[in-house]
Amino acid sequence: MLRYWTAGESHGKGILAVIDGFPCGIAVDTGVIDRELERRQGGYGRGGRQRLEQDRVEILSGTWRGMTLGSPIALWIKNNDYKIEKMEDLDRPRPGHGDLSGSIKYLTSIRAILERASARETVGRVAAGALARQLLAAVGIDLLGYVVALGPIDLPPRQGRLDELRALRDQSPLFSLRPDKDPEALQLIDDCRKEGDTLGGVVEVRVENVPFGLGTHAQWDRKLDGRLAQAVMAVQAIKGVEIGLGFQAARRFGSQTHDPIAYDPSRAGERCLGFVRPTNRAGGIEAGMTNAQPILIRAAMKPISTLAKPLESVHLPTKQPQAAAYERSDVCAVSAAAVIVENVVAFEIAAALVEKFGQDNIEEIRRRIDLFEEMARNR
Ligand code: EPS
Repeated sequence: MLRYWTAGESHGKGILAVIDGFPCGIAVDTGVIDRELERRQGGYGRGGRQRLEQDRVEILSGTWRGMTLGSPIALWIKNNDYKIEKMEDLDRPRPGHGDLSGSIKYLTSIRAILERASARETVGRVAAGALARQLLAAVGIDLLGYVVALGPIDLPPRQGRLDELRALRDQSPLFSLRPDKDPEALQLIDDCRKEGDTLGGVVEVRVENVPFGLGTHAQWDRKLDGRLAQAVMAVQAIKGVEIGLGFQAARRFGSQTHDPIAYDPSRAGERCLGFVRPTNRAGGIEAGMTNAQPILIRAAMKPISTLAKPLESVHLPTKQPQAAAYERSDVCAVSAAAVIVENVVAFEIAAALVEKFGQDNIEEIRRRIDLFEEMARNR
């Protein structure tokens, strides 16, 4: 089983990700991890913290001469803004944050909760995902995350080759695929900042060249759509997840919802094994299993709950009404969410890949994919 955990607090010494079950024989490029960490810090609308941090990964274990060993891999990212011992407590819980529920649940202070609830923790998830994408790359799987809505503004994605779309996204200050519509969204973020308010949005991830058969129909907790939904929903501030048509499917007839199946022998050598689909409304997953079409997953991010112009709250020591506390925060972190969701999706796809094809050695995995596809073709 390929899995990981993170440890670390927002203003603690740093963030640690421990990855267990990662195959042997992958040459790790820390540049790939650092690039994703850097992208996670970016996007228009971030706050002062991102100028303090320069997230860089250090590999503490699990590699030898740059190659993975099959043993646990520990990734460490230091916090420049280490000051947890000096941080003061908050006494007016911020609506939307874990301040109230967490401090009641653990019978503790708000500070003791928010330090871990902070999205700073996603540094660890991005690092683990950026490692996992190197395993995916070794078997030809690639993926891209981008912003498709910013508040009320739609930034509809374009179709095209992933490398071309990546170049487009990387030029966008919002990580969208719509440079023509970005200025309107940037203006909205500026206006929002002036108002002391915050903004959410929608991000999408597209995964390509996925083989048939990742995930399973056979047990609820091994269905790939369920696993992806959990991983994505568990990202801070995500309130909704859709795969393929998602909620739209509920409003259509079946004939407008499902993807017809055809066979094209000239494509039998591809991942689709010749089974072509004129549409991909299912988003690459049917009955919890991949169908060799691109996986399409979207996530809705709520506006950040720390408001410069705070909502009503309660002063906990006196129980009197008071405005919620304000802490340094971001106005809009939807671009960062596109990076985080992309990388948590990468990890789940990698986990499903090794579940089907083995987790010991990358060369063995490659051969098992070839063998499986050959057996499926010759059935
Ligand atoms: C966050 C508040 C801000 C964000 C932080 C998440 O941090 P701070 O309170 O230290 O200024 O910048 O995100 C990160 C530090 C990060 O690296 O993403 C929050 O309230 O959750």
